[in-house]
Amino acid sequence: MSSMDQSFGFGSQVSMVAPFTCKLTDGKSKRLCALLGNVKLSLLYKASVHGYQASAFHQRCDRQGPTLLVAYNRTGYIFGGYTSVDYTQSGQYITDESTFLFSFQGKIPVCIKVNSGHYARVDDAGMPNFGQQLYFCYNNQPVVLNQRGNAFSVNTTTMYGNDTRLTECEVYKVKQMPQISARHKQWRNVLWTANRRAQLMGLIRNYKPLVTSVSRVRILMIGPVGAGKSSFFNSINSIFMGRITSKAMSGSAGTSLTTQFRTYPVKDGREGKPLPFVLCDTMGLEEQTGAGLDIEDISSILQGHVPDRYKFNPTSVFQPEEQKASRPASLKEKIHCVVYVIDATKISLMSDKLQEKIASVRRKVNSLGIAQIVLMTKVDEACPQVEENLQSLYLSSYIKSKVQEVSSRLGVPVSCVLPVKNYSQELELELNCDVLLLTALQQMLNFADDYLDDVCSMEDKPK
Ligand SMILES: Nc1nc2c(ncn2[C@@H]2O[C@H](COP(=O)(O)OP(=O)(O)OP(=O)(O)O)[C@@H](O)[C@H]2O)c(=O)[nH]1
Ligand SMILES: [Mg+2]
Repeated sequence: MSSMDQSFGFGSQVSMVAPFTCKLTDGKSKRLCALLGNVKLSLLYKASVHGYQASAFHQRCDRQGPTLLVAYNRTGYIFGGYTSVDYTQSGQYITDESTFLFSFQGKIPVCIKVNSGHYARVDDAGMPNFGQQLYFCYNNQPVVLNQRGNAFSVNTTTMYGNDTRLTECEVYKVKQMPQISARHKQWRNVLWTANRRAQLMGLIRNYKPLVTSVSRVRILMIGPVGAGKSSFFNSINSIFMGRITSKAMSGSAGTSLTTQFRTYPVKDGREGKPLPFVLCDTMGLEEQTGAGLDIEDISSILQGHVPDRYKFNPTSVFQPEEQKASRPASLKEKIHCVVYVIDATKISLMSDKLQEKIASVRRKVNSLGIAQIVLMTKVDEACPQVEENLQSLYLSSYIKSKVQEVSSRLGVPVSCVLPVKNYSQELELELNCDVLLLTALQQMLNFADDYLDDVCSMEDKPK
């Protein structure tokens, strides 16, 4: 903590530079900070003390870097917005993909991110606005105003109960704290920041498969029962929906909970466009023959013959319709990247039989030249240090040893093993989780591109 900052009974996350009390409680501050990474908030401006005039706001908040605005209304709603770009009164339209609005629903801050292709705000001399749509302290009064606009999909009833009268408006400077001790070096470089998350979401949103006939790359998840295949889809879906979702059934049972082949498209927000990938979920692998997902079925899936919602039957393999089986599926129906989902806590316990089963799947996938990646899940359960703080993932020598072990057991390069923590019991999104999950997804898209590139160059070769 710097010598200027003093805590006033609000724990480590909130500090102040002037003797004014923050209205934001420690609990709520912690939950907002979790959305922004390893940050500290310090109060810059408090409307009830400094006045609701734009000049008072700008005097205290201009050129302060990323800021978080928290407003309170008479009905008791707590809501506001985050922007990573300074206020400077430049008159410019600001593009900032990390901007979001939030509203506490009980203890949980529910976020609404800026819709893609829209400005985050206009940087004028007035009071803060988000997307030139939501205006705080409008007309220098304790009022919030929602004008028509498409920058944010705001529902004013859920956001602030349609009560536009403010009782307080505070603006906090968001200070990024040093991520890790300089003495320790991460063995993989990760930026645990809101900007990095926004950048990854932008890259994924704007990704275009290398081949024009393929509008969405198909990523197949294969792995033992309970490894976290369905949870990975749920986690990615949650990030883009901006809230925790559980569309795919996940949980624990003796045998695979997922019994159907499911192809899940993901939308960029509730009413957003479909994103350029489809996650394909399968039944879990089991070591016994005649149980769990069958290698023959995997082969049919890889070649694009198996329809969505096909119910697996471990005792008889998938039989494609005759006319379909006679013609090869088009490239867009095939699988472009295979992801082996492996539970970090079970790597050492993997039986020889299961290892052999995965090896035979690998041989099949190799023969088709499809890109392959390992997703190592449950890093939180594997290492208490990581459970405490996900940012210590790449400092943990235990996790490093697990990555090496899974790499040698499956015969994939260490660089193709991506550790993640899926959303499992959380009720809200967390920046660190998002960064890891999005990094893994981004890598899957890169690998799918390598495969498509390879297929194209084969097709281009003279016969
Ligand atoms: N702590 C923690 N739990 C996880 C993680 N990923 C998944 N889980 C939990 O592990 C259990 C199994 O997850 P699923 O996603 O259903 O696993 P699956 O691979 O789809 O399993 P089957 O469909 O049964 O083959 C669930 O209770 C999840 O909440 C993770 O990264 N960390
Ligand atoms: Mg499942």
